[in-house]
Amino acid sequence: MKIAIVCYPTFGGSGVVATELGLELARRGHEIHFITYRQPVRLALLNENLHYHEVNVPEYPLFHYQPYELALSSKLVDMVKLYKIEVLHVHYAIPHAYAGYMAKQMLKNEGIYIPMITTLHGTDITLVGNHPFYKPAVTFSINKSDYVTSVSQSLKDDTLKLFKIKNKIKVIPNFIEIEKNYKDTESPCQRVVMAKDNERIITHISNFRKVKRIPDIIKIFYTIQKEIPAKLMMVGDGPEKEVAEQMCLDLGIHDKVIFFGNSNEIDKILCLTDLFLLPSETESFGLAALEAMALGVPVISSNSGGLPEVNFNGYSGYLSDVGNVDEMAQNAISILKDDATLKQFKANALEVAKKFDIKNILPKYEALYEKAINDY
Ligand code: GMT
Repeated sequence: MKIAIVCYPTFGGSGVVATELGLELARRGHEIHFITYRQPVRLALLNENLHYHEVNVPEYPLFHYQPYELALSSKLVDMVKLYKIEVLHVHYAIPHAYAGYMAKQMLKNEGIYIPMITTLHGTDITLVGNHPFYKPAVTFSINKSDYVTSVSQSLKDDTLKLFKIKNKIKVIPNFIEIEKNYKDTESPCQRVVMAKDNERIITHISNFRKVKRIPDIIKIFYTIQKEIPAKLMMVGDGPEKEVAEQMCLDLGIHDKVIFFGNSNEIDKILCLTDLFLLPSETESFGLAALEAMALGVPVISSNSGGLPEVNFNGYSGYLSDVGNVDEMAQNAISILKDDATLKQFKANALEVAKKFDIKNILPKYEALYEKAINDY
């Protein structure tokens, strides 16, 4: 099949899912065309099955806001015609579903019919899309998509609660390539350079936005390190990073917390990690938690959104109410306190992650593309 994938090329979860999906589809022989404003971060090599088309938005001083949707929809029209693309798959509703719909209309005008699948990822529904300034356009473009998928049951429920959606929404959970994780971590973990032998390593990875409740992470770690020797690795960048750095200074734990910034070596960081923290306000899925679990790292998370669909309470980690940092810290200590308990949680985390192996999830997307192309 010839498939166009539209996504954000940045470090966000939706871009990672879209890129990994495209890479695996290309490996399976499909012709994949990424259409976005920059080459996605995990898309290193291109080949005859893997194409990247950059969307350029010319700067014009008259415009206070440069019209990205216009450039994207024009690029989609051109690429569909040039490569005879059979299906559009847009990740993150805003503004991709909107631009995709416009492209479909322009193509229809020329007698070319192409189905569009929209995958909802989370903040496009729960935070940004729900804003009254965007809501009519988001509702319209979801309803005008030929197929809609969401990455968790929780996100599907939220979408139906927050928007007047006439379309069916199919849940296709996010995925992870378990075998790749093992391959990439064959070189021994450099644990020794990060922490002493008796120290546990705790990690958080995100875009450091308010929704991640970054101060909670510092508070949880502060309690843990009073009981158990530990280091905290903070990976990623965003508006709350400075707040976290200041908190570490104020609490006198700055020598135990390492801020990495954005990293392309997530697997290497996770392979030396003992525990992952994700106390988010909301999380439609929590891909970062799944990436940790796939490397045998248990997770302490909030119980909001789709997190209970990924992290199993008392098994792959623990879940607590949003903001209950005391309980989160005590649960973390209960996992980290002895080697046998930690080993058991690590094994459980990996076992749960295997449910989300790309081998089980990818055929669901392939079946949807086939249906979309054949039914259209
Ligand atoms: O977590 C973010 O803020 C980034 C955002 C994105 O779209 O890149 O992540 C959302 O999509 C991910 C991939 O489907 C999900 O794993 C995240 O849970 C979701 N984030 C939120 O719902 C806050």
